Amino acid sequence: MERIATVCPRDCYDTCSLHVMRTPEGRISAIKGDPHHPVTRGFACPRGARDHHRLTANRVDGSFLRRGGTWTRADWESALDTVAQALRTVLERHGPESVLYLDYAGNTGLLTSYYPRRLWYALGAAQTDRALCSNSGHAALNLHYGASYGVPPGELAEMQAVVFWGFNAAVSSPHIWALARQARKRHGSPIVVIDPRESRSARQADLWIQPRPGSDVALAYGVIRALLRGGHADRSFLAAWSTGLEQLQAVAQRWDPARVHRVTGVPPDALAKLTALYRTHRPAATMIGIGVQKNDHGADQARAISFIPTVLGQHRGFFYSNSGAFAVSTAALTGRSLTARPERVVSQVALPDRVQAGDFKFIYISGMNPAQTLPHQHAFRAGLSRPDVFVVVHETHWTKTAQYADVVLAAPTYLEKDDLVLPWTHPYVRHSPQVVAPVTDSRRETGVMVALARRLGLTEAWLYENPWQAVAASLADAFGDGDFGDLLAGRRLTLKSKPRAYYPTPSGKIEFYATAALAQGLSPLPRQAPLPAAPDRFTLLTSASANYTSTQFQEVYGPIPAEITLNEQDAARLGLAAGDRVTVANAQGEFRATVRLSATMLPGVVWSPRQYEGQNTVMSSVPQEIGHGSRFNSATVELRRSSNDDAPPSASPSNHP
Ligand SMILES: Nc1nc2c(c(=O)[nH]1)N[C@H]1C(S)=C(S)[C@@H](COP(=O)(O)OP(=O)(O)OC[C@H]3O[C@@H](n4cnc5c(=O)[nH]c(N)nc54)[C@H](O)[C@@H]3O)O[C@H]1N2
Ligand SMILES: Nc1nc2c(c(=O)[nH]1)N[C@H]1C(S)=C(S)[C@@H](COP(=O)(O)OP(=O)(O)OC[C@H]3O[C@@H](n4cnc5c(=O)[nH]c(N)nc54)[C@H](O)[C@@H]3O)O[C@H]1N2
Ligand code: SF4
Ligand SMILES: [Mo]
Repeated sequence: MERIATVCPRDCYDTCSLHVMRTPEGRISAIKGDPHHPVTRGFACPRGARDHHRLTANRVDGSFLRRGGTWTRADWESALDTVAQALRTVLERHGPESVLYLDYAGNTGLLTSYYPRRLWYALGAAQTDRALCSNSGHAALNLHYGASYGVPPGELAEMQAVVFWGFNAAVSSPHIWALARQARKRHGSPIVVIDPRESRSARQADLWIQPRPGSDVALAYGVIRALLRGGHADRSFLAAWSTGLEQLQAVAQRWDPARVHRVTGVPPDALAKLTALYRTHRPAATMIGIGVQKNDHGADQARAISFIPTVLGQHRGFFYSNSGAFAVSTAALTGRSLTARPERVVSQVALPDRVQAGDFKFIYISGMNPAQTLPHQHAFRAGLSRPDVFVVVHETHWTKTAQYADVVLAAPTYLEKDDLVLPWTHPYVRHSPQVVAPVTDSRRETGVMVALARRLGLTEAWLYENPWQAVAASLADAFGDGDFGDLLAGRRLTLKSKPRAYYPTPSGKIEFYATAALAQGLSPLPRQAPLPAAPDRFTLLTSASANYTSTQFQEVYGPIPAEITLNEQDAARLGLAAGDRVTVANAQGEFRATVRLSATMLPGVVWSPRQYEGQNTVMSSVPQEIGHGSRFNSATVELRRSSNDDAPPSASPSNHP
């Protein structure tokens, strides 16, 4: 048995270092976590550990053309000719603004997801702002701190407390969660979870605070008010490092415990517990989840939460994503800085409406399953179905999106190609070698890009540059302990990080009252927006579940369970029992789900694992004001009993929730 070290390429907090066990015949028998990696620490999650089970199931094998409603297998050369011909026609008739390159979170490798953008930059095609997942939180933190990076995971095990705020780390970041548990074991550091529902993390926490969804600005101001009034703010730190404390104080002052209770539902004694914990356990890490910034005012929530550790005198005492801490320059790698052609950026969240309107005549999709993961789902699907739109999907597996394509091209999985994956939390990097021979007749993203560039007669030399050379150049200044050659030799290197006490804002300080926000016409301080007040409607929360990465791993664990969890009283009022089928609907769309009951769900709030069939029909495609991110957790819906005829078999319990 051979052991090959590689890196998981999922868009995941943990970016695990993995050991793949390979038999002499070249088969993978197991995938395990690297015991020597400071964050992976010897275990893989349910997905990483079973990725090899996806090598054969449901794979796209070869290239396929749609002819009269059915798929015909074509040889690669003629499939690529067909794609190039369609692309050329659209370029000639409609111009590059009618060509859309749509990629996302399937595989974050530099060769899979960065380098192939060169073709689309060379053509001047439209690309999205990639704002669907985390942009609003980044933009929010940038306003006050100039950059969004914060606590490195390596410090968690030494923290006196770890607060997970709208972050279900036990499910979405099992290795960061394990580090927090280590701090608890070693130092008795409590774990706090702030979540409207009893997530897996909340169940294991020492303190669970349950605010209404979308009320976190009020909760954060309540904590800040108490800290300021109690004399617990670090005044000398704030005098030296921040501006705008007076304005913050004036706004926070208005959030007395009674008002916080009215808006958030969090009673004064729970607020006092949270404040006391922040006061007595220093330093604490405040872990801001991606879930908490995906609603109507998600960016405001993220920035308000971030103020708590700052008031206590910590430099960047929050964590959100550390991608901004590293000195990696991707502008040349992707081609963005290599061309004089105008950059055409379109909103990813608002894309469904534009696709439905026929703004794009040629859409090339890679590493994304947008027919399942974008909001306003039926608009997007209707757009892909337009007769005047040519759709190409480059995929490892047959997805819902592939069903809408004119051409489907097979891609190798990460185990079948070499690549380099950069983490966005911890700083450890190693090369990912090819582990097994390709299982299907596939072509990797870089190869398809070059094949299309040649067919289109493009002459820019940088389209034909050796991709590894481009990667090496983008990392020239990235490491303090070695260079690209060391990576290829199998060493693990550490990305250099910007200092924590560094604030590239207009004043060079932390700006509670953000001048950058004023300049953009935004509120300089976060504001608590009124919460929806329709008595018969529910706020639908959807979030990550343990056995799936968005829509991936259904080959291993079966379909994502189409379930919806609600409070027992709400269910009784609607005459619903566990196992009943309901229609979940709003003015925009509807889907069906099976009822699960919970004693702890807040009245008027329901929860589902995310991205099962039909779910995103009810999701809004209006981007957030700050950062243009999504609003998935602000969907409001009605529940209606529907017939039980279409009930699927119940799913494995280990996925929950
Ligand atoms: N309801 C709801 N919807 C949401 C969210 C939510 O909270 N609620 N969250 C949003 C968020 S945060 C995100 S990040 C998005 C995720 O949205 P997507 O990026 O669409 O997520 P995936 O389902 O992981 O799709 C990735 C696709 O890439 C393919 N893939 C994997 N590896 C490779 C490869 O090496 N090459 C190629 N060519 N393809 C590959 C996979 O087979 C998969 O089909 O979903 C968003 N949608
Ligand atoms: N197992 C697994 N892990 C994953 C992924 C996956 O699909 N599966 N996907 C990866 C990706 S792309 C992402 S973006 C991350 C997402 O992982 P997280 O950052 O953990 O975010 P979510 O899972 O969207 O939501 C986390 C929690 O936020 C809560 N929440 C929702 N609205 C609010 C609110 O207004 N206030 C508060 N306080 N809490 C709220 C939800 O109830 C949920 O429990 O996970 C990554 N890791
Ligand atoms: S999905 Fe995340 S937690 Fe699981 S193996 Fe990959 S990087 Fe690690
Ligand atoms: Mo995400």
